[in-house]
Amino acid sequence: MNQFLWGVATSSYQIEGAANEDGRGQSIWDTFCKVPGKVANFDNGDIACDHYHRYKEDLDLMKWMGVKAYRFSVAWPRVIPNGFGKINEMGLDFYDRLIDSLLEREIVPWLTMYHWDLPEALQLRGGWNNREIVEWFGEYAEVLTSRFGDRVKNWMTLNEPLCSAWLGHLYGDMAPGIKDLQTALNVSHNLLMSHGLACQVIRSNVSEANVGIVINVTPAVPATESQEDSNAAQLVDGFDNRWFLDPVFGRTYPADVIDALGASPEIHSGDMKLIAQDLDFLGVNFYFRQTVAADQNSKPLPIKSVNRENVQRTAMNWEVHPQAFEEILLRISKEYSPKAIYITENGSAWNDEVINDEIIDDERIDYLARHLDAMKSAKSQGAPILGYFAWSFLDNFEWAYGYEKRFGLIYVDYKTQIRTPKKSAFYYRQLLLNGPA
Ligand code: IFM
Repeated sequence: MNQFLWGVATSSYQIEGAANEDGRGQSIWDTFCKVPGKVANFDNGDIACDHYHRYKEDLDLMKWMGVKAYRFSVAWPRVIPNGFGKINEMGLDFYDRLIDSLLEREIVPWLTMYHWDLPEALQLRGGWNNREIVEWFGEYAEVLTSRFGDRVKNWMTLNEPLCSAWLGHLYGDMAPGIKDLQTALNVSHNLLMSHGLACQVIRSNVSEANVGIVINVTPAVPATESQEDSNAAQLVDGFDNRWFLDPVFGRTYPADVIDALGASPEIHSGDMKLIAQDLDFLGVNFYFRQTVAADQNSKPLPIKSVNRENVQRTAMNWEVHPQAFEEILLRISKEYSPKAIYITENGSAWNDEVINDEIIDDERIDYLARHLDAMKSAKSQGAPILGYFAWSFLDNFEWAYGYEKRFGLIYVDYKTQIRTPKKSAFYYRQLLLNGPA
C-alpha cells in the first residue's frame, strides 16, 4: 500500500458557510432549507463550519493528520452566481487561495465540480430537468478548468448523481424537493450527459488530467429466500447502482428497471455516447447495505425496504456491513473493469459526545478499521483500488439531517467553531504515519 493515496473529503455547502458573502449566488439548498419540515431544526449552510474563513486552520489540521490528498467541491453559485454568464472573481479567488494553501502543505487537491449546490437561478429555469443544463455545466467546467487546471490535476465531475436525481426529484427528500418519476429520470440523464461533456472539457483544458465521476453504491440483499424478494433486490440494485454505472461504462440504462418502471428518460441520438467517456478512475462512495422485499403495492417500483433486526446500525440507521463493501468492489472491478478505483467517501455517523474535552468515538474507529480491511481484501484480490478518502474530515451540515448527524474525524462545536480531533482522527493519523500494513 506504499503508493496508496490517503485522504479526507468534504463538500462546499456542507462546510463553507459565507453563504451571503463576496458575491456568492443562492443555491437550491439555501432555498430548500427554508421550506418548513425539510431540514431538521431548520438548519442551513449559512455558516456551517465557517470553512470559508477558517480554511487555513483546517488545512493545518489536515497536515497534522498526515493526509496526502483533500477532496473538496466547488460551489457553482459562488463562482457563477446565476449559473451561466457573469463570473464572480471573488468566488474564484477563494478556491485559488484554498488550492494554493493545499499545495503549500503538500496536500494534493482533488476537485469535485458538483456536490449538489446548484445555482437557484438555474433551478428557476428548470434546473437538471432542462436539457440546456448540459451546456451550462460545460460552461461551468470551462471556467473551473481554465482557472485551476494548472494546479489541479484530479477532477471529479459529479458527486452521487443518484442523490441529485432520486432524492432530489423522485422522493423529494433533498433539494429541490420534487417528487415526479419522469422528471427524476430526465434529471438522471441530464446529469450523466453533463458529466460526459465536462470530461471532454477537462481533457481539452488540463494537461495530464486524472478524470472520474463519483458514484455511491449501495448493495441490495433480499429479505428472504423467496424468488419475489430476490427479484426485488435485483431491481433495487438496478435502480440504485446499475442505473448510473451502466451508462457511464458504455451500456444502456438497465432494461429490467425501465420495464418495471414503465418509463424511461428522454434519450436523443448521441446521448449515450456522450455519457460513456473514457475515465481514468471511478470514485466509489460506500456507506451501508440495504435489505429489500417485494411489495406489489409500492410505486414506482414494487419493492420496500426492510429493517433487518439484530444488526449494528450507525446514527443514520444504516446497517454496518463491511463484507458488502468488499463484495461490491470486486463486482464493480469484474463487471465494469474501471482503470482505477478511488474510495472517494466512506465513513459513519455516531452520537459523539465531548467528555473532558475528548471525543472517544470507538464505534467510528471500528467502522473505519473494518472497512479498510474489506477494502484491502478486495485490493488483494485484484480490485484496482488506488486511494481512500475518509468521509468526513469535519463534522458538517448533513443535508436533511442538519447538524444532528456527525460524520467527522474532527469534532466541530458549531457555537464556537472550535475544532477538536476525535479519537478516530488520532487513529487515522497513526495509520497514515506508520504506513498502513
Ligand atoms: O454527507 C454525505 C455526502 O454529502 C455525500 N455522501 C454521503 C454523505 C453522508 O450521508
